[in-house]
Amino acid sequence: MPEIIQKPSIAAIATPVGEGGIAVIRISGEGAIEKVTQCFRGKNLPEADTHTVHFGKIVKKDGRVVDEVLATVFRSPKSYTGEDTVEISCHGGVLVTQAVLETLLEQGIRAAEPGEFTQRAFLNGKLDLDQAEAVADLIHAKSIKAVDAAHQQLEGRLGEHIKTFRQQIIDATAMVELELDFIEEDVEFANKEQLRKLLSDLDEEIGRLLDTYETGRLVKDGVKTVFIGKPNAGKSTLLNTLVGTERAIVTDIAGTTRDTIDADWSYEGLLFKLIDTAGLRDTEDRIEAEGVKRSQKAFEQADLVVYLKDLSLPMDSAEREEIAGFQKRAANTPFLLIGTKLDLEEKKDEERLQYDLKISALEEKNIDELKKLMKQRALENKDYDTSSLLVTSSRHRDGLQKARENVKRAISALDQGMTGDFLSVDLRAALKELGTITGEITTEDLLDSIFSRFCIGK
Ligand SMILES: Nc1nc2c(ncn2[C@@H]2O[C@H](COP(=O)(O)OP(=O)(O)OP(=O)(O)O)[C@@H](O)[C@H]2O)c(=O)[nH]1
Ligand SMILES: [Mg+2]
Repeated sequence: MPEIIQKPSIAAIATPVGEGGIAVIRISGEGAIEKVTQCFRGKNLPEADTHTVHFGKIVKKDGRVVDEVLATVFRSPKSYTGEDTVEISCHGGVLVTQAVLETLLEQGIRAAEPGEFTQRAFLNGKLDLDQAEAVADLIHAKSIKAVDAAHQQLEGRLGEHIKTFRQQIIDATAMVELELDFIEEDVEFANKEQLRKLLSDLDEEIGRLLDTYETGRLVKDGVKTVFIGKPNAGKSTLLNTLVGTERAIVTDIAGTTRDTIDADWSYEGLLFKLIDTAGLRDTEDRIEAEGVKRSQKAFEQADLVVYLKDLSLPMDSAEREEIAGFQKRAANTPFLLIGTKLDLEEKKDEERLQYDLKISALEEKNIDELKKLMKQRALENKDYDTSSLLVTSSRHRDGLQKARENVKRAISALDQGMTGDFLSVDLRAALKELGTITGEITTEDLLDSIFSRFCIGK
């Protein structure tokens, strides 16, 4: 663990802006406790033990009371940031909270940047970089499964895997370097087989972790689900049925939906980002035509495509071709063909298209089945066990991928009988890539881009 470095004190409101019972202001850094005491009337905080709470008043220099508060003292290194920290719980009004913060800033404390507390925690070795990212994921999580995945990462599960991989590479490097020492004496790899097994096991293990990314991404970001079909097929009605509100306008006029409409919907802990689109047809109407273009674009970005077909209308060859075209274009995207308006008389379809399910949104028929099917199809062939670790970030995936490529390169160098110095280069590169995930290796730009995603006060 690196030595704790206490930087100049910073302060920020850690709770959301708005009215509430209480708000929390966090102050961290060198001299934080002493600086807070300058405007705190109550216990002499520099004498307080760590992890103790004290009632008092925040007062201006002229003695005016700003608020009655509770101050919690955390002494370095036993705090979130590793620095001396005070958390002030004040009354949760927007203006009161702001006034308390301003009073603190008058004591020579600087306003914190977004993510600055967590960045300090990382720099002081309190969290690995992937754990720091998990804090942001946890705050932004929009479904229970996303919360679970962030917790796994916050607990350091990803970091543990990475550390194991790194150790394996270090072991392999040691074997290679042993050979390098004897190169003059023309010693063959005494343990070439052992080295090869070590590297191919590693390749496989990294691969297995990488395979969880597709699921991880869906769990974290939600399943982008696009409803497409002809005008009046019942797309907006289905969206409203699933989310349980009249989110989209529904009328019997073909071409009601003009723009794409998004709604978040959770099912069994999994977030679906539903996108209702303008019905597909050739149209002279410029607004509707733009809507149809947007439908196509939404289709291209979908994680799950749901094509809706009104069963009460005949299926013509143009629509059949359209469906086939979508199915072909969505070759790598799960696709559901759903018949709608099952409550009406069904028009015979001579060619008998294979529907995945027939529903009636109006009579709520097969809606539960549809929900199950959507989840099943979205996660098809994907490992969906959130008790196991999921890679949820593209940054982590990239690091793992590059590390794996270097491991593979080392394996083929070994197979081609190359000398150890070639292998060493690849192994060292793999090590470096893994280090970027946990933050052993970072750049200022990387840290900036990660921590700027945080909210102020975190
Ligand atoms: N009988 C019956 N009517 C339905 C059902 N679902 C939708 N409708 C009706 O079909 C009409 C069109 O529904 P919408 O949901 O607006 O259809 P859409 O696909 O969004 O249409 P556009 O926005 O024009 O592309 C409305 O009058 C709905 O009430 C259903 O399950 N049964
Ligand atoms: Mg609509």
